[in-house]
Amino acid sequence: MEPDLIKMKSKEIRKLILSTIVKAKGGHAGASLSEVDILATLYFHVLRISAETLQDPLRDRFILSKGHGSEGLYCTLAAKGILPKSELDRYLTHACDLSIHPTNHVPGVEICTGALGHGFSIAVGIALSAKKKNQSYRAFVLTGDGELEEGSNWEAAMSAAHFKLGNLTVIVDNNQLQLIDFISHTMEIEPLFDKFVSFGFDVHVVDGHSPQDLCRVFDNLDYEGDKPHAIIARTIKGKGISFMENVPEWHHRIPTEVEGEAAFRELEA
Ligand SMILES: Cc1ncc(C[n+]2csc(CCOP(=O)(O)OP(=O)(O)O)c2C)c(N)n1
Ligand SMILES: [Mg+2]
Repeated sequence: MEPDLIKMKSKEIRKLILSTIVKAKGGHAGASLSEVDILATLYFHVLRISAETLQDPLRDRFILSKGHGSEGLYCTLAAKGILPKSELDRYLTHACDLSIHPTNHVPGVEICTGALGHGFSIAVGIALSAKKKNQSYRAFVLTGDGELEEGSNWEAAMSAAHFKLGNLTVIVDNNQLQLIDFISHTMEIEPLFDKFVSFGFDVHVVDGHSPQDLCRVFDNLDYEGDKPHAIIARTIKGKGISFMENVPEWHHRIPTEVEGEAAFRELEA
């Protein structure tokens, strides 16, 4: 799909996220809105995945390692036709499998995540397995930037380079916030670019809200080469709803009725 059409999908997904969170009175608005354009680009341009190929052993694998951004993933899967949209209305109820952290009971969710710091290692295993079997599927993993404070990520990075996993791409949702504070106040992760380079990665920095830039980078990666890829996607937490943007408390605050209406007006505009 072309970048302009991906933008329209992003808009649709943002509205689904907001309505899902407002209805359930729970979720992580800031974290989910931050990742939307990355997920839309992945699911509508990059990943070889569809409702029909969910069980295909050769499908690409995607892991949302920052599992608290689950609404972003569920709403993208719904926009893609992998998950029925009606399921979103039941988010956080006992009547369905859509919980605050994704589980692989949900169609399209490969791996249970939510405890930060695991998805990258699992993606390394998936990519290594594909390579050993000489199969063409690829592994993509989206991590939070705060999540990279977990040491396990750097073991994953070390092994990805060691095993020459060109079929592995880690995307960092680099919104500079984690939970309710700025990363620089909590535990600095910079210089991220240099860190990934020193770990042997092919590294790109991109505007994480520009499907055009994201497509350009994804389209030019050498997935059959010897270097794993890192895409540092510069993002804004809460992107798309002005009063949520870059405001730490919107990590998991739930909009009041008035705030919800104001947010919908902005997304409709
Ligand atoms: C192992 C682990 N420790 C702590 C938490 C609690 N926690 C949930 S979200 C979060 C911050 C995540 O920040 P970041 O990775 O930057 O994601 P963002 O929401 O900014 O996209 C933390 C510490 C967790 N889920 N798992
Ligand atoms: Mg963050």
